[in-house]
Amino acid sequence: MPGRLREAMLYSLEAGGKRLRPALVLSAAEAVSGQKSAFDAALPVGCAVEYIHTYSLIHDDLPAMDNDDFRRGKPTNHKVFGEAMAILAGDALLTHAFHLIARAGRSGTVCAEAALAIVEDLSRLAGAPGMVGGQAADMLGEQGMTSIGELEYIHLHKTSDLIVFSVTAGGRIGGASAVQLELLAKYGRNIGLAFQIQDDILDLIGDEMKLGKKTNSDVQQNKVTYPYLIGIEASMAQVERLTQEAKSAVLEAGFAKPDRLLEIADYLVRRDH
Ligand code: GRG
Repeated sequence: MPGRLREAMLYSLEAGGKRLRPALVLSAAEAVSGQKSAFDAALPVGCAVEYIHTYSLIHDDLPAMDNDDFRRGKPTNHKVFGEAMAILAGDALLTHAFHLIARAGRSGTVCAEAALAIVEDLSRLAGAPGMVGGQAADMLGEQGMTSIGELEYIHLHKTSDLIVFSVTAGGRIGGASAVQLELLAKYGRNIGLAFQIQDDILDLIGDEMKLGKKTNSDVQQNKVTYPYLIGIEASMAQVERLTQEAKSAVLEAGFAKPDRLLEIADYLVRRDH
């Protein structure tokens, strides 16, 4: 592999980030199996989802998309390596994610049937019907989007789908039943939406503090978000409701060790950055 490509891939992977999605893969595997040893099997899939997430951020930051200069407190990938290499680093991370899962299946780290189902889920939830579709809908809707329904579609695909993937993949590794997988997906959809709304609330509060203003309408004029459409208080109530529903789904599933999944749901509401 050319050294410069490797450097560009590692630059964004090692820039930090919350590692929320790998934490969800590991926590779901532990919740279902009741064994901390499930972490070992879940780790390659946790890495794979972080690779996909990192590729999406590198591409999202490009001038053709959000045109951002900073990510995770550092200059964006294309600012350091140039646009062409940033595109290739993203492509390579995306491809390598599938390699990691296939290799885990072949070596027996993850049972082969579960690995195959995980590859199928990832290709759907990260692809056109999932995250990429959500990003495209966001791009296409930027000019005229006004309804909560449209916004929810974008959040569910752009943000929640990779979170749904993370928990259901962990669930598959831990040996979840079909009903438990559906409840994990429900948990993922709800915390994904809550996470995105919380992100938009934090952005809006940050913007207001920077501008010294108190109303929604003066800030983020081009960005239609939950707090922009329904106000900060109603958005906060929505985050609270979604979090409770997520936790109820986990409790209903009767997992052997649900604690970490419950703690992550609470962390997402409490976080201030
Ligand atoms: C370019 C195919 C393609 C998709 C882009 C992820 C994404 C889709 C765009 C990034 C912009 C954004 C705000 C997406 C919503 C999801 C989200 C809140 C991403 C940030 O995730 P964090 O907070 O990031 O987990 P860290 O850096 O902590 O890993």
